[in-house]
Amino acid sequence: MDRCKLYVITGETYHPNRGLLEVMESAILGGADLVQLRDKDAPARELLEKARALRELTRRYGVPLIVNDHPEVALAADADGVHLGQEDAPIAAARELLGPDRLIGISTHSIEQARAAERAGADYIGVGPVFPTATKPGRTAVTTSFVAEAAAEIRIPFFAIGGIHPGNAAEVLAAGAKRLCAVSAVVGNPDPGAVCREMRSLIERSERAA
Ligand code: TZP
Ligand code: MG
Repeated sequence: MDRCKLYVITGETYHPNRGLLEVMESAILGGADLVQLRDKDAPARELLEKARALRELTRRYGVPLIVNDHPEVALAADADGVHLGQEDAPIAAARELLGPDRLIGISTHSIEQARAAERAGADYIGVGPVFPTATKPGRTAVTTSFVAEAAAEIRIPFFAIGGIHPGNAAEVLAAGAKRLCAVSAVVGNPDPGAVCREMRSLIERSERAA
């Protein structure tokens, strides 16, 4: 987990002419080093099928796979972990099901939620949405000031997320993020790998400057 810097989450509707596996393989080849299956529309059986297919792909490249919302699907697909929102199952329940070795990530939208997630034993957190995003409509942007607060205080890895793309990633990194996460900028682009290469090179530039 510590070495993961570029987290790419699948979209449901962002790649109409391209398949899920093709898009995610391109992202991985471009430098995505953590992948999440997030599909709010898929019925349980379809979600498990997608998780198993992504498991096969990610294993081939040695990339960890996280399943959004559903610890039981993460377990059934032998994924590396689950990502939970503030309204999902509590960390303790997910930990009970997944055991000590799988990863549990939590979305946080304030420094108080970030502190609570760290205390509750999350392996990583999402910090966002940094910018307004159509992927999570109706959620107020937390701006880079939450990124700066998390950088100053939170000791577990955090991924800045929400409206991040190669044009604004440097600003997020300058605020203190060491890890970025994206959905639409990557999977909505005809060349997901190229977007990942750009984001990775911005992350590496920021590491060199630190
Ligand atoms: N959690 C906070 S913002 C967000 C999630 C799942 C959506 C990020 O999507 P995008 O397309 O990278 O803005
Ligand atoms: Mg959720």
